[in-house]
Amino acid sequence: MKVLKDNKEISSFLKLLRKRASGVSYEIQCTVKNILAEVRKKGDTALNKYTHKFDKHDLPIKIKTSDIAKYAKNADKKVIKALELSAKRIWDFHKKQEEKSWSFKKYGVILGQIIMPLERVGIYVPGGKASYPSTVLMNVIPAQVAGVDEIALCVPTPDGETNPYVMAAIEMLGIKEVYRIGGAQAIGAMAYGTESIKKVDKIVGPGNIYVALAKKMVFGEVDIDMIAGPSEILIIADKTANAAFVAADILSQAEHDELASSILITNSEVLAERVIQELNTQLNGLKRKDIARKSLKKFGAIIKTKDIREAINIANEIAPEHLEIMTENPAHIVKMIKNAGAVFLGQWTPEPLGDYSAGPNHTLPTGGTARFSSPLGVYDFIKRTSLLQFDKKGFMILSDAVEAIANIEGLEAHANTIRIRRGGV
Ligand code: HSO
Ligand code: ZN
Repeated sequence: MKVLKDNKEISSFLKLLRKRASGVSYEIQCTVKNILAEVRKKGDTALNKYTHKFDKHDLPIKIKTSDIAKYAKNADKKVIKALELSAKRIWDFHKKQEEKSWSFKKYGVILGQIIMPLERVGIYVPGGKASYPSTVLMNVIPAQVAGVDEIALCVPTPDGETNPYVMAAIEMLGIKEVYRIGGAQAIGAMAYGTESIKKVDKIVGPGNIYVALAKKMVFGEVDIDMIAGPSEILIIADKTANAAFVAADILSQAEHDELASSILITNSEVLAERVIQELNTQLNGLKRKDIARKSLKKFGAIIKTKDIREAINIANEIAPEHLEIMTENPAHIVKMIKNAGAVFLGQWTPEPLGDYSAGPNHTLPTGGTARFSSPLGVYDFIKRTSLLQFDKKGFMILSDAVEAIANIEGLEAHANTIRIRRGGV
């Protein structure tokens, strides 16, 4: 992993980071656009055609609930227990995010905000090698806590094969509407509706470039959660940090994707050297070492700063998806953090706790978007409606003001709603 010390090197690395997931080829854009248009026009016929072409099977689009249970039987019982424990923790955490409707009464006026769940949500779960049961938990649970009535879930099954753990998570959460479709065609089906899939109000969940692009293109027709980019971890550590822990945590995100980014920022030369040694040893033992190595080579770095304050400034500029703080006093440092998807404090809080079981959502803003956006949560599955009720007294108090503004905006009919009630039209 490269070690960066001077400002120029650091700023050109930051530029590279920003660009790493950008730029989709014109060809892919056309493919996605065409698939969406075809699904919109031909519905199930298009879905079947693309499922045959990309997933190489002709199974019915919908997975029967009895089949979900059957496929889930192949899951290891110990892992099921782990998923149950995780689901409970994730549920408890998200319960804290619930919002309540409110209203107040003043001067003969009732004003308020009504909180309602979205009616129908579509959840995309990737298929194949990156088909993770944790994705099911992290996307379904906040929707259920919000009170979403209808949840439709799409998961592609390449060659007709299902992942037993994904099926077990689906069964555990009681999801009944499950479709074996994927890619841009699945996003199109959820966004526009087909003969067998009812249109949803919002689509959430991660996916490959085709899925991400399709989500971007259907935004407006439906809402979407976010466009999640490749995983990122940034660790701020001082000389008190355990080099083996730091290296392990760096590798945990590097193994996700060749485009993943793992960065250590430290003021300690000794720690930097030890981490490099540790990385070399730990990396060689990994099954996904080729992916991790490529990711570290291109988008990994150890940034050496003169002090921790400078480390914090750089971290704030990067706005990482995951930020680990392994310093003498992490609680003190976190007060100075402005941009991060999730913050993990101290040496006993490795990032994968958050990926699976701790409770907070693992769908987090990537690519610097933590500057303005938040983790997936219950708030992504609710909407707010404003409530207004005036009595005569309340109306009279505001009537002059409303009429005056309507007049200067040249909107006579607006002003008339006031005059007619005052009896003075
Ligand atoms: N770290 C990923 C989430 C994940 N990790 C799922 C393992 N499974 C999101 O940044
Ligand atoms: Zn992960």
